[in-house]
Amino acid sequence: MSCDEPALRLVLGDQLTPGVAALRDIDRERDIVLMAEVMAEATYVPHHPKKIAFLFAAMRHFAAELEADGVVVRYVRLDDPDNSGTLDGEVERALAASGARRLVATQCGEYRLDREMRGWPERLGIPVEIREDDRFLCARAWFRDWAEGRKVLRMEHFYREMRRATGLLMAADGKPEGGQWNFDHDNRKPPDAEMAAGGLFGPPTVPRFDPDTTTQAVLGLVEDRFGHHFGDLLPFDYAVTRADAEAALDAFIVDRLARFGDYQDAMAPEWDHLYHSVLSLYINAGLLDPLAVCRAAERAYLEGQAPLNAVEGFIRQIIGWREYVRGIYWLKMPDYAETNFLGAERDLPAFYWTGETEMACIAHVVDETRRLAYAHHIQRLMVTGTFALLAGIDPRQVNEWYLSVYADAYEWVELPNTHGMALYADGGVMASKPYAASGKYIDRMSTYCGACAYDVSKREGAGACPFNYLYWDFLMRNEERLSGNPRIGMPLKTLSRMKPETRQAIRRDAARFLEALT
Ligand code: FAD
Ligand code: DLZ
Ligand code: SF4
Repeated sequence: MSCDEPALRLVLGDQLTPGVAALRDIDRERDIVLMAEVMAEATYVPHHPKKIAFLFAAMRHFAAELEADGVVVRYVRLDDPDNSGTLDGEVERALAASGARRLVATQCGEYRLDREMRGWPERLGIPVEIREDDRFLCARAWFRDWAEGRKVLRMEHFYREMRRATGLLMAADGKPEGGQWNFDHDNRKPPDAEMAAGGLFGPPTVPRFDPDTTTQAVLGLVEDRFGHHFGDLLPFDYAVTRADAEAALDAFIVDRLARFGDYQDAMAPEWDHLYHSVLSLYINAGLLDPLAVCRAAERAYLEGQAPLNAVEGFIRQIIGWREYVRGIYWLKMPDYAETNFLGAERDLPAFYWTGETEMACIAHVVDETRRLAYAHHIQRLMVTGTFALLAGIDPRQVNEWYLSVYADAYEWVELPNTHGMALYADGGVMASKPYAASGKYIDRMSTYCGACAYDVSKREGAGACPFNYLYWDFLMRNEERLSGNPRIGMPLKTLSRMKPETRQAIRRDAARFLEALT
């Protein structure tokens, strides 16, 4: 089949970029773009209603933009009576209706769908061209070559390569701007008066976008079909167009970037976003280009509007962490998702869905997640993530929770962060040690503990913070597994000096607490 045949060009819900690979070289006279809202994608996990509404509204706006640009779009709505409910069903229907003789698509972001798409040539009986998703800065093959022969795949090493490749924050002599690659030691300020004084009423809020009629129609549909999923649909004020996402980026650069670094790890229930960008949902869906976002941050530094520790930290999250986790995902799947290094098998506690717990930190993170389909990195890693690690929750259930509840969640980014970083289920592919921490960490970096029913200063006994005895219980349970890891040597040494009766008390408290969870 030659390239001259009319093509059906598939654009998925997280491929909303005018220059996405499948749309390149489009023939406006003959080719058709297919976009489809399908039940299979909306329910393979019970996505947060805000996430579904964000994607459907952004898809509808993107289709309208393409049409305004002269592109023929076949847009299938979820409530179209003939909607088959699956992507391959919609591809089949579109092929039959349009007379297109070949399919052009862009690599998707999840292994389950990738496997399905690789079966399409045989299933559909037409040539299928699946193009590399070059919206990412690092090609899968490049990452594979980088990983080849390395004993450890640390993000920091990868990040330096990405700095060199992009030239971001690089001085003329090929050295990193400011003489260092990483300024993280400056980025660990706890909540303090300076943080609270960021604006008249605390840190500046993120911009809100009123739903237009297109988005309102989506909200009605989502309420009707997915209102029973975990999460509040309303108020809905995320951007759903490129122009509004760019306005959200501009507001971040002007209002919050300068303090992003200092308060990156801070948590305070009074302020949901603090100085974080809240841009991941836009970047992941294709409304914002990751390199352009980084260049905007770099410009703010060069123009003296934001300090280096903030800008370097922000850029590292995007060209470092974001690209690195994607590389790991495609390098290690499908076996990666099946690993369970710590043998964690406990069921996910109900409070991950209800928020009903006396642990103030978890109650707030779950509440924020329910309201916004958002929580910032340290909340995900060091509150809900650390709890799941310490309590030995089955990684599969934890992964499903994270994939469902955040508006930015797709498996390529969710899985390595949860499975690898938070749960250490991969046995150290990503992290050099488990991110296990007692309540002391949360107390240092947040204002949660002051309002908590538990006492963070107590390790065991009545009223003690569960993170404390679960931490020591975790170390006892995994002492043998972790004994070869020098990075966890200090706490293991402390544990070895612990009196038997203290160990016993910790074990007793942990067992009682964990039993009550089920
Ligand atoms: P900021 O703090 O402002 O950071 C700027 C940008 O850097 C983000 O928008 C994002 O694009 C990128 N970024 C930062 N950290 C990471 C990271 N660790 N991995 C990848 N990109 C990063 N991020 C997702 O996009 N989708 C997920 O499903 C997801 N699941 C996570 C699960 C766990 C357990 C953990 C610990 C982290 C997860 N992250 C995920 C990473 C990170 O928490 C979010 O990217 C970030 O909180 C998004 O908020 P923000 O846009 O305000 O980010
Ligand atoms: C997440 C999502 C949802 C909720 N719905 C759709 C949809 O109806 N149609 C679609 O094309 N894409 C959707 N998506 C995004 C896909 O799940 C995503 O493209 C894959 O998970 C691969 O990243
Ligand atoms: Fe969380 Fe423990 Fe602090 Fe309560 S005391 S908020 S459970 S860390």
